[in-house]
Amino acid sequence: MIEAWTWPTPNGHKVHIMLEEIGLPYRVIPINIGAGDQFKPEFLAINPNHRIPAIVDPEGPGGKRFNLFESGAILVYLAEKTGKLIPKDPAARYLSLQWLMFQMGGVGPMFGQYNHFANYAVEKIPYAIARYTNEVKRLHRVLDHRLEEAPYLAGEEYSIADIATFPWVRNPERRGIDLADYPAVKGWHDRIAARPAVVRGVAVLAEHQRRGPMSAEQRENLFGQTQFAAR
Ligand SMILES: N[C@@H](CCC(=O)N[C@@H](CS)C(=O)NCC(=O)O)C(=O)O
Repeated sequence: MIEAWTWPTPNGHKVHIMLEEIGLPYRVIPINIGAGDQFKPEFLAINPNHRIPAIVDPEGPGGKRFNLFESGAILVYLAEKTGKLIPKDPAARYLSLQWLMFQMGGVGPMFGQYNHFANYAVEKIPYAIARYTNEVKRLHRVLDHRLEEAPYLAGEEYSIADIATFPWVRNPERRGIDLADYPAVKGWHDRIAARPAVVRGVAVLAEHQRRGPMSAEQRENLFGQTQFAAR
């Protein structure tokens, strides 16, 4: 059974949604990143970059146990393993990969930096907040234009590109975004949010979702000395 080493964050939710969509049995191994579980030797052995999500597939390539980190790589792996959620048509397949890369290199890191400077940083730096606010809005505009042309990012088919992007677009109020300003994104968001596998995916570990301000321990693990210690 596939092991998902994970936590209920947008990057974790990508893998929860994918596993629910493809219907492969899986076991969740919670990695509480606020409590520092990502620095434990057993997790570092799977992901030396100490970030969730990671998977372990006991029946990986060649029938061998296989560890994988980076959510985009995990989505491609699971799609290829099952032949699901990556288009077969070559052009649509590359479009799916294109928008997956756009999420991994743009949406995820930029929205993450917005969260950091606008919500988590103790020192509020107007330049940083303005820069990432502008990027978040710009990236929503790019998505909106694409979704005016097609129902899903790769075209007609729902794919791993949508699964990667959806968890970062949900809860838009956390990024100061009103989806009414991006009607095509809103329609796409609502269609995906209604999928039963997505409802199940975002419920994984939901009881552990952080509510309220970060504790001193969470801050230390995520942004302090512990985060940057040489390993
Ligand atoms: N590019 C990575 C990013 C993963 C990532 O940033 N994970 C965060 C949670 S969403 C994490 O585990 N942070 C723990 C830490 O910073 O130590 C991916 O897509 O898998």
